[in-house]
Amino acid sequence: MNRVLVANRGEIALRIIRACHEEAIEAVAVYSTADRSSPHVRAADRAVAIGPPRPAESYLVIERLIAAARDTGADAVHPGYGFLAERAAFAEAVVEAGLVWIGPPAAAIRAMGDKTEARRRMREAGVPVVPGAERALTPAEASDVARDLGYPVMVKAAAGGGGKGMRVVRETASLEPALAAAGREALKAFGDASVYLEKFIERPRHVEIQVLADARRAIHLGERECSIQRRHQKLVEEAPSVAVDAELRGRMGAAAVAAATAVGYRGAGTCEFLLGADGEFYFLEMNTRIQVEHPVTELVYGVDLVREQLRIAAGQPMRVSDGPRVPSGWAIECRITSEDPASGFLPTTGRIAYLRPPSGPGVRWDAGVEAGDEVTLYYDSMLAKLIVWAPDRPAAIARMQRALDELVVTGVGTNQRFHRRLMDDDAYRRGDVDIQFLERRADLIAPPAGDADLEVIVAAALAEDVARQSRRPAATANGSGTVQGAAAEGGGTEGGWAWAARRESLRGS
Ligand code: MV4
Repeated sequence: MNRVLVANRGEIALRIIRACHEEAIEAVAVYSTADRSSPHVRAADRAVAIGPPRPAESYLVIERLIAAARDTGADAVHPGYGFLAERAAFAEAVVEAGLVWIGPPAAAIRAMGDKTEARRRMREAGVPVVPGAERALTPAEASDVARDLGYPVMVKAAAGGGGKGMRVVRETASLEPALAAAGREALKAFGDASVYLEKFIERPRHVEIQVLADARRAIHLGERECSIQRRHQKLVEEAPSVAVDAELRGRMGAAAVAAATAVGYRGAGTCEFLLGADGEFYFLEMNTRIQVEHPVTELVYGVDLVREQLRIAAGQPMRVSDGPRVPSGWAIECRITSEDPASGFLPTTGRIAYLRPPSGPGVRWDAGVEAGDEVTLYYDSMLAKLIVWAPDRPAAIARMQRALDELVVTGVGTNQRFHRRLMDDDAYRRGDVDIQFLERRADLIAPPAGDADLEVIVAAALAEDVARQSRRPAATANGSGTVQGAAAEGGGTEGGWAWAARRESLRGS
């Protein structure tokens, strides 16, 4: 493998290009006209225009991507996440074009894509699934099944995923209307109205297990805690989980490895589980791709997952110890999105006027944008991932607070302050979370903004600006463009109060 076409954009494209370069592999970027000057295009060795901004006319067009690979002499394709990453037909097209597919076999993608089929196969492989009916149900059958399972039950779309066509039913009278509503929604979303039933798990955590498989063996790299989500969009992930000890990790890990083995998995994948308050866990689905939150696993296991994807695709063994693997320290990821929590997380747009990414010990900033970039509505609203590592969870939270205080984004609204409030929250700090946590916590999402808050915000912005202005003459005075000696100390002092004012503004509401 000498040249990889990266069939994606943003931070994950950049992440893959970096891994390629560390493995002495060339990277080919693709870009829509909206991404002409994006960081991933400049980072790559070559770049190919693949069409207009709309994904359906660029990043989702299989033939254009294959042609781009052929035209640039690429010998492999990495799909990233989203777009075509879990499209079995794309994996097949890549292989048929004589290229290496950096992902699991198309058959494994297909097997995990059909939810009821995946449930059946997982049960046969000894993987715990939520009690329920395996196949699509008629209303009459559903009523009997629900009685046997015991209420509450959940109606789910057979073809579904991502929460569409899903209904909680708490008593017999509500079953029929829920089946009808879920069926209609499923038909609209997936072109298939079939639904099935599961026992509803109350207030579970969302815990997922990272798996890695080469031609010789399948292993797991522990769990990620992903319960902090809103409408199926994760906002914060951690590794490990406060709810998982070594014994439970061993059992969930073994289940995930069994799931991967059952479908002939290769490469990096993730098994999603619900973890009940009683400590029982249930397989939900397998994501057959690299995930947004992969860095937290990388940091606690010291494994570069994208590099391992490249090695495995090239037919090499993964470079992960066969002995006992234990997570070391604690990692937390905050997804920084161009969304405004105060308006129900509506996406915001604009040009990023200024960007100061956090840095320093234990801080990783995986971003797909830079200052000057335009944030549009064509693509996902995630601007960057802020990831920290520290020896333990309290230290990781303190480090995340510090890093969020350092982060400055102007020109486009972000959810930065939501993350800052969360890191201060007692329940979060106790690790007392489940998938409904944010539904209960309107106070974290949109606190009432008073006049005092506004004053602090304006003061902080002025402080930051004044401090920068006052450093500039000093920097030019010594003729080198760098701040030295007394000037540097002066700058540091001014920076000190500017940063302090900004910290106050972030903590203020
Ligand atoms: C569930 C559940 C509770 N009980 N199944 C949502 C998306 C889909 N992949 C599975 N989902 C759920 N299935 C039973 N039997 C709760 C959810 C769920 C959820 C799961 C993971 C992450 C976030 C979630 C948010 C709401 C509901």
